[in-house]
Amino acid sequence: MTVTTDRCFPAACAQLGPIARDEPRSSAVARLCAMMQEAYERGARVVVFPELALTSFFPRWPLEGAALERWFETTMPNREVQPLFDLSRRLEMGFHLGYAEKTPEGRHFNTAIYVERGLILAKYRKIHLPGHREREDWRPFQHLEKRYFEKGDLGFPVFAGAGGRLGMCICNDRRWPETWRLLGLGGAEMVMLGYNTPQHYPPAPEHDHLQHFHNELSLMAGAYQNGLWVVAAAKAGHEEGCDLIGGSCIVAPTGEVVARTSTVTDEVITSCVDLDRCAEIRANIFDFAAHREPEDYGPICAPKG
Ligand code: CDV
Repeated sequence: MTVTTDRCFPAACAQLGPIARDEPRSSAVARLCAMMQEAYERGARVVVFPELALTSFFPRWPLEGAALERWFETTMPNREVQPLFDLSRRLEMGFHLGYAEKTPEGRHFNTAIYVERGLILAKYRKIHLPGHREREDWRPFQHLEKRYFEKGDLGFPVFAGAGGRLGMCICNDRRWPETWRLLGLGGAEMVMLGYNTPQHYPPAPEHDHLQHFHNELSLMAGAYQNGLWVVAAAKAGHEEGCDLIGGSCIVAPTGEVVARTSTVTDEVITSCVDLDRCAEIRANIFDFAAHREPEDYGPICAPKG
């Protein structure tokens, strides 16, 4: 069952403005549903939502016990998220959604799923977890992803969806060329991702003015060097004292940005995605079979340190 078998279709990127700490999931889901409906009315058949799209970005706070567990979803879909799945089925839309996952065994992951017609087709768990494990009071806000989440254990899956081969990654993963190359080697033609990127990076504030540049640089390089489409959705704006960059965009396999948000609020952008355009790059400059030289790349896979 696919949302579209057409290899050239409009895709949407749905940026979220801030979510307040006390905003219920039902409110976030209503905002996501409104953007899925708008994407559909603009012709899109797939919509990409941000990382941890159901709640405020809670790793910025030191939390323990029940105060931490309340941010995680123990089932997917669940009662609060069900309206999004129902709408996906009714509109025959595909969607990508990021959320905090707690497994039945009590493991915690920063997770993304891809859903078509209300059915989960694929899951990814974030591998590159940024931030720190212990509370660091010198920071204006915490980034406790390393404490709250385990490293993902599903690799970088590439799967059939939307008439092509799809891949996912999450936020910090986009800065790592290994992420993109693994997805490219897997044959991904469109990579979906969400992000929560603060404007201020406390360990290197001299780079604050470069946050948008580094975002686009990473997305454009990932797209071009692997000949794939990228749909990248931000959580943006002033969220609980922290400014998150927007700059959600859709990037063509040539590395060109073909659509970009212009606000830091809820905003939908769309672009036609022609999966056959991946061949412009993959049959030429980045023809992996003809030009890759993996026997010289050994140290990339050597153990850390
Ligand atoms: N959510 C993230 O992974 N954020 C990181 C920040 C902390 C650098 C990012 O790569 O955008």
